[in-house]
Amino acid sequence: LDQPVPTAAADLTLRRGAARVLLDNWTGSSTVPSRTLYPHQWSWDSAFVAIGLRHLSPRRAQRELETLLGAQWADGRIPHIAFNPAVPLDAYFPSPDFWRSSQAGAAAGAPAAPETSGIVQPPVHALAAWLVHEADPAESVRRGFLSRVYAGLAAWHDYLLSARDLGGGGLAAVMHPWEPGMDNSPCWDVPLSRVAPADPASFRRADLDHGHADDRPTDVDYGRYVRLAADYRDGGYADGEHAFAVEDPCFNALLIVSEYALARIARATGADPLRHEQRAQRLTEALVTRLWDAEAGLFLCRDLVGGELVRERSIAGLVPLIVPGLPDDIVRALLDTLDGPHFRASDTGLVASYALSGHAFDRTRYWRGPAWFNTAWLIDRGLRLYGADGRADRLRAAFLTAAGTSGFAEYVDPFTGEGRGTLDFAWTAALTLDLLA
Ligand code: 9WN
Repeated sequence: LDQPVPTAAADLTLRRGAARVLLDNWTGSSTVPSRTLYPHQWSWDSAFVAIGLRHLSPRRAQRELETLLGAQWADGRIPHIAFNPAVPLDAYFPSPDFWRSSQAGAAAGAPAAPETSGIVQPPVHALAAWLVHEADPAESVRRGFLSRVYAGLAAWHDYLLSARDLGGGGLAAVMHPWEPGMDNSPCWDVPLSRVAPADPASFRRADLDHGHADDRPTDVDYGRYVRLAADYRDGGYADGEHAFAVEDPCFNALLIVSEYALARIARATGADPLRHEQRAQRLTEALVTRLWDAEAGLFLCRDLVGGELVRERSIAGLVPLIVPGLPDDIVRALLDTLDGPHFRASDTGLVASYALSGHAFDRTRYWRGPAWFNTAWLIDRGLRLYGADGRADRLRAAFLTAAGTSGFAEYVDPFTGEGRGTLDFAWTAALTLDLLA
């Protein structure tokens, strides 16, 4: 797509619009992804939000992450949702009375308050904490921000690399399609097909009050999400048994980048950085060994229950471009795949969440085709890391255009840029601010 040339005036309007979304979605201690569809605090959303918020208020960005860490469990996990007790139970499903964290999660050390979910989301937090620190180091040092967050972030990574190394190969596994943050990706179709859906009469989909059914996961998928979450809860959130267990390249790439950020945080606070650097290197080797697929030209997910790589091309397989130190041939292949026939990112502008050529491609349905802003931001970073600045500049221009014209949509049609899902979505606004900075 031809992108309009950004002007200073257009940038200012966009910046003001993005700032307004973040101010409107701020609850006093954290940010909701959406006032309507997602009225609580979400884990990886908060990390992306903090990355944008640091340009408006580094103090508030610090608070965002500290509030999330206030919901951390004693076993180290950072739950994917920290619930706001002031929000009615029927505003979002599954609600606190479903997860029952303060009771069912007692063995794993769930806090007495706030109520939380029991599953996790991708570990973007240490990266976010470091970027927040860099936005205003003097204020960060004055408040002892890095020292406040270091232990919690280290415990979070320890949890992922111990309890969640379900495959025993040195990567963290996800145990629910909500954990990698790409809920209905076609990568989960086979692993999820083994799960019997929960009785549809046993729950009510609050998401359909605010989102169009065609833009959201299907009822059958929802039934399976509910079954997996209920079984995990009923087992006291113990990580041993798993009907669904997948090694996801995006999740692990973010863990690697966050380990490198944790090394910087450790160095700045007088802790040992080496441990984190070594761990990041080991994770990188494991990522390449276990998930790289030269024939597909990108990283694949590994289904630990079925024991096979999942042969679907998803954006999760391109995000590892953010990982430093990848072998040259892998970087070249990722760049080729991005612009090649499966994703055609140079033609579409933003990057589709699933291959345009894929058998399950659906341009409107959530993570089965639409383009998302957080993944575009990650790819932009990866392109710059590997010196593809011209390509990154074009992606950045496409991002800013789509964010502005769509009203900071949750995701967009990859061909037209038309907004889908909810509007005034927090990470779209936050990452807009970051790209404008
Ligand atoms: C379930 C909040 C979250 C994002 C996820 C996105 C969507 C939730 C849902 O919204 O998931 O966690 O109800 O569909 O898939 O990435 O964090 O914005």
